[in-house]
Amino acid sequence: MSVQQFLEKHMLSRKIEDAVNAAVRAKSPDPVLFISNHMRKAVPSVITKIKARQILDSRGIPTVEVDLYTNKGMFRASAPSGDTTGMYEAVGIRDGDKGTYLGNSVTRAVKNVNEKISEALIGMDPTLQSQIDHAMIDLDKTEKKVPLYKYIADLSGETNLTLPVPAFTLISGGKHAGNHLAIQDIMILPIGASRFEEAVQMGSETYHHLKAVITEKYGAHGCNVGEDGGFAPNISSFREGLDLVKEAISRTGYDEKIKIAIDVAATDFCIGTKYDLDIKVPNKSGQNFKSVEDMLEIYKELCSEYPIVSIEDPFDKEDWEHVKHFSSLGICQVVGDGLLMSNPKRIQRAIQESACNALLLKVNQIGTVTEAIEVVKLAKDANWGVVTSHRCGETEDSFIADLSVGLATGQIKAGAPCRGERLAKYNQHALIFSSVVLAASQSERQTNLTYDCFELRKSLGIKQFMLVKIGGYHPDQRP
Ligand code: 2PG
Ligand code: MG
Repeated sequence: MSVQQFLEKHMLSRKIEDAVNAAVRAKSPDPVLFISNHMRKAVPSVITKIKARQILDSRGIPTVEVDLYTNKGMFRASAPSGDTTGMYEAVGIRDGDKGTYLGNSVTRAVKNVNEKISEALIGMDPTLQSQIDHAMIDLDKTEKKVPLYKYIADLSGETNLTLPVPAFTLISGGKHAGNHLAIQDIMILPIGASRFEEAVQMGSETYHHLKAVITEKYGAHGCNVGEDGGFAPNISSFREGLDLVKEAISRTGYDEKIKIAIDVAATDFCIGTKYDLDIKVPNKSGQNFKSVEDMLEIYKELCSEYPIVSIEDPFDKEDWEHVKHFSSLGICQVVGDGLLMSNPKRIQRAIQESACNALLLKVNQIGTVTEAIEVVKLAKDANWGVVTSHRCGETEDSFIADLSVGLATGQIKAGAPCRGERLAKYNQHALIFSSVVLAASQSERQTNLTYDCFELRKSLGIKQFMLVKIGGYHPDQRP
């Protein structure tokens, strides 16, 4: 190749001319340095070397760090790891030699990076992310990952997957807050939302309207929150809390589309056979006990005055007789939490005795996923509602979100639309929703996942809404 051919092949004359012109335009005080930097930028990036090593993570457990060299510099990254690992996530390879770092060393993974991965990636443009990722996926022989909710659905045999109707905690009381309110939660159910994201919007907007309502009435300190993220103004009666929530709902304009649910957690203020609604009020506690009959009347009145459609634990956890009587009135959904403790034997008994008509599913209370699947089947066979539930002490783990979809429980109670550990669940639903819509729009797979308020509305005797199917948005005009 002649000199002329070489210059033409690499377009050197033009590139050098461009660099000189740029240096002149910039009036660079050191044109040679300027031209050399300019030329470096004009060169396309290419991976030249990859070097992995073992380091320790924040817990002192080995993990992999990689230096990636290109013709433009060196870039460093390291991988996190955790305890909550599942069989369908990407596999983290550990050496397993108990004599070294208790089996956690990662020298095999480091070797893989330094040899196989490095060989595949050197010479590639580091900005072509998808090509790089596909080169690594081709090297990785592990099975394709399955979404967690789908895995749970496959385990349980559930095929009609639904995103649940969220019960957002708006006001906290009972053992979950330092105010004077004896009952534990006042929640809202956006039963008129046609898509999950609309339900979240309705929940969030109502929460923020409530904040304004409480601030106007009790000052900003009334907006401190309880353990589930609900506001905890210093109120002491059912009605004060319900009035605040009712006002917030009316400010949103959603009106009939939002209903109210309460968790009375009555065991916590049951003394003997009586209920002390003032149990948390200094100088009043112990002076005004309510009988079971009084409580029944209170519930009946409240259900007729407020849009309450669901009451959890209206009586002491061992008072089977009265919760049964209350359920038989058919006024609202009656959820068993303390009554059932997610325990298969208690659930079976409650079904036989028609003691309540909905299960609060606390998976950590039942202990295993297999048993959770069994009790959900029991409840569904009895035509009960199922509410997947968080705990007051939560983490940012979002497992129960996938569980609620995979078991199609239809309802979830995961706290306020506020605080990271509560939002982790609702945000996971949003992620499931968007991934399914995306998959459906790419026509890659068929999906039956719906956001279906219909069943809940039907069981609550509410009929005026329609179902919208995710992935195609076919309105289903069920009556
Ligand atoms: C409940 C739960 C969640 P805890 O009573 O439903 O609010 O509370 O975790 O305290 O059992
Ligand atoms: Mg409860």
